[in-house]
Amino acid sequence: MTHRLISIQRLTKQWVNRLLVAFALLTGLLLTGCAGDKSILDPAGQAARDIAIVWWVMLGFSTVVLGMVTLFWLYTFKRKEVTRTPDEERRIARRWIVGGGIILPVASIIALLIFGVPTGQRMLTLPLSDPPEVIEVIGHQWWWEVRYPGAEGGEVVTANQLIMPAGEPVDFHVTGADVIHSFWVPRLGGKIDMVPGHVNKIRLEADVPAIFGAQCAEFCGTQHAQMHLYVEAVERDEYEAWLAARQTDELSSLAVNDQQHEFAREAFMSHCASCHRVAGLSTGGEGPALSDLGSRASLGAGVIAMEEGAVSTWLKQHQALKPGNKMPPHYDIDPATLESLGAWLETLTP
Ligand code: HEC
Ligand SMILES: [Cu+2]
Repeated sequence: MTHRLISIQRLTKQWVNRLLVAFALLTGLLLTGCAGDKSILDPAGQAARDIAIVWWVMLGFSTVVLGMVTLFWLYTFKRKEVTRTPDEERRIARRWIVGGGIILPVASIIALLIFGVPTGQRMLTLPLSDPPEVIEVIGHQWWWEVRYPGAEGGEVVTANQLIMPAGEPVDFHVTGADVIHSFWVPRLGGKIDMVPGHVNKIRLEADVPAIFGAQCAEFCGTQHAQMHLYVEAVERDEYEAWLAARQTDELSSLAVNDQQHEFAREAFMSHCASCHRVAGLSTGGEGPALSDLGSRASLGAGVIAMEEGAVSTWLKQHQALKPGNKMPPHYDIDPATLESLGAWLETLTP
């Protein structure tokens, strides 16, 4: 009898060990998901660092609570049966409800508030003696409009890419054009809702020049997942040069004085200008501004990489690449015209 008990014990021990190994492997695998250009655990600015600390504190605290509850639970199997009067039973029950059901959660929430409130405070756009750069970001189904109202010589407009100065605070003024979206650059800080008819503000800072991923963080329709934003922080002088090259005058000479692509430009004016802005040619705002399209990292808010021929691929297949997107299919335009349109748009790079 004892012999058999011992072998059962050994068997269970083996299984427990196997489970532990499987658990460790799985955890390791899951942790690989914590890296990458959209990871909150790889902060690249003060606001994001504060949030990461709050995250680790919450993880630690909830692990302790889970451990304690598990120990209590295991203890109930071990402890000897005791007989109590109904009065005693009631008193013990009340102690658990008051202690575990009221005091513990209230204390935990207060502790988290003490950690969390200063973190949120840092992202408020409070007045500074040296007013920060302002960048406006507008969420559309399913792309990003980015405006630089402070640019010398008139506002600069681009789309699906956000270039910002590194090493200084930047105020983002965000809103939505159609439904609620959410602006989120995980490595720089918290997310903020983009609500139609209302401007929300958040202050973020990138420590050093780098490229970050950003993503719409509020479900906004079928292509919500395909609403990526390329964010790049660059040195101050590089930022100013980038802006200067996108001044309307600079860009219009690029678009207008190009003799080689006259045919494409005419096709653009009759088929595309109502929705797309090309500085000097059109002001359409229903779709992304295309004035500097050639210098983008991707097309369709991250759907395909920008490379030679990518624009005409987009023009011919965009409804297959990003089903339901708000650009109508162009069956009425012959493929040769679409190709020349694509070739011309790719040259639009300051
Ligand atoms: C009814 C408005 C509308 C018309 C007309 C239109 N587009 Fe678009 N276009 C859009 C919208 C909206 C998007 C964004 C789609 C998305 O990513 O969800 C877009 C995206 C694009 C993109 C990708 C831009 C980027 O930043 O990734 C290109 C290039 C483009 N359109 C070119 C054209 C050309 C060329 C024409 C004319 C043949 C045209 N469009 C006609 C609305 C329009
Ligand atoms: Cu969304």
